Amino acid sequence: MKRLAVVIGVACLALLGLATPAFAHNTLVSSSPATDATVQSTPSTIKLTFDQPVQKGEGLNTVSVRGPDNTGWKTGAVDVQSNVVSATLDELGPAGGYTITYRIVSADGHPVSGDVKFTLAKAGNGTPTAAAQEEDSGGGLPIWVWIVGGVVVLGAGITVAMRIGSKQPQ
Ligand SMILES: [Cu+2]
Repeated sequence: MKRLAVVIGVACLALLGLATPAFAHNTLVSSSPATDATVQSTPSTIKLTFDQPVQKGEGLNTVSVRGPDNTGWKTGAVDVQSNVVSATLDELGPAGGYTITYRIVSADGHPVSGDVKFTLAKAGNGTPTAAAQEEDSGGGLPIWVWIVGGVVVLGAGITVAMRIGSKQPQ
């Protein structure tokens, strides 16, 4: 019984230990347009640079743009090159505030979302999409990704715990 308690305790510690550095989430380090930038014309490409590689995969990462009065603006397919996520942007319309909303999958498999606001100083000729592009409903990650991830982390913790546990003098 005592030994089981030790094993469980160590497994929890191992989980905590693993959880910190190896499983840190990506953070946005820079963007184009930059946060709170004022641009004179539509940026033809949105670029988001993170501190670590972003997971590639169809539908995993999304970038959308909303404008004045919650209008939606068309972005192209999301491209991932290591730490950099980019998407083309069709011409914008009215001058005013726009928000880029992203949702990407961290190096550790967890989704991270956020936004970048910028101001368009001069109106463009673009027309908005029918409605603001919906934030993807229900998440791009299938449930099995979470289950497999959880099992792998738990397995690692237990393995470490067993190893440490078996070294305990009887
Ligand atoms: Cu994570």
